[in-house]
Amino acid sequence: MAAEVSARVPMITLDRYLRSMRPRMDARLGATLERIAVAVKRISNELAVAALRGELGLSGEVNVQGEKVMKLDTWSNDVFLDSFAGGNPICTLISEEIEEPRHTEALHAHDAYALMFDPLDGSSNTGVNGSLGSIFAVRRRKRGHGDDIADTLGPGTDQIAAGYALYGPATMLVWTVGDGVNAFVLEREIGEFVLWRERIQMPARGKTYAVNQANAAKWHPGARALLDRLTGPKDKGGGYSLRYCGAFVGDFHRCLIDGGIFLYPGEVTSGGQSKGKLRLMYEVAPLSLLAEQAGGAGSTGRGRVLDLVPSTIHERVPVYVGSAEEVALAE
Ligand code: FDP
Repeated sequence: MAAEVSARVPMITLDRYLRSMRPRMDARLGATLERIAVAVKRISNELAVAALRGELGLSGEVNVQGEKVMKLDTWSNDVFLDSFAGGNPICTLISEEIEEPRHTEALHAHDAYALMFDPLDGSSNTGVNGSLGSIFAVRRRKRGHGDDIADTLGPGTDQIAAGYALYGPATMLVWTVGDGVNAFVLEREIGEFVLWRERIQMPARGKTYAVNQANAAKWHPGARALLDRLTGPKDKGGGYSLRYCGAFVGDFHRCLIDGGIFLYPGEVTSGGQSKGKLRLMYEVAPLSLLAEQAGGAGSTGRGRVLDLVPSTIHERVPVYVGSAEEVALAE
């Protein structure tokens, strides 16, 4: 009897998919996504063996945000920096792990880009083999290259690409270039990202919410009211289940596929302001663009995330992101 052939045919790899987009997409943006894919493969491979190589735990450093840095945060950041060391078209790199942007000269000022990234999102999960991620966004340097990055500090609608890698049981690369959301899975045997789903649509409403509920006492009363509603009786619009993995990417991915909402409300300060934890430029804005591209929404609780203009590259904001209905309820 002939052996069964189980391979999926056709297998659409990332490079094949990007080539098919060429008439509609700038080739340099495609090249940027391919370089990100290589960085993600390197990080994915390292995470798989990090425990055995003694690479877990703290590096002993504190980052620009005042947070303790894990060895794998530093390593993943170096992988991203190395992937784009040659410049062109990326001439500006903004990372969660470095205080100031890094610059290289651009060959073509008209299509010089800035890449902003969180190299290892949810890094407190490293020691327990939990889900982790990388988040990125690309913006055009409107004035070419140079140290004055005011031209990249526009609203999130300026992002020309955004995406994330999810290091879970499978490694996934999910991205948009403003024309729907596509997800690729790392097929380890051939070492390639293979198309899993294209033009993903987030359900308009979900059944779960993701939040660090232990902070509720410090939130704005509106955020507590939202929580009461979600956890209240089903016939009054509640009945939601809590799902929280502690990595923004992991919790967002569940919303993207199954619907629901991720929230990290601000803490009310003594001055009455709502102080968020997650970073606008390389966490909240990229995932809000993906949410919108998939039919969902991203809000600070007071308005659309993508309309917010950052005042600094490491600015933090409250966030409510996910299915359109739950985000509207949050607002
Ligand atoms: P982490 O501090 O572990 O890097 O980016 C920050 C982040 O993780 C998100 O990935 C995650 O959603 C959130 O912070 C977790 O914060 P809490 O530990 O306060 O729940």
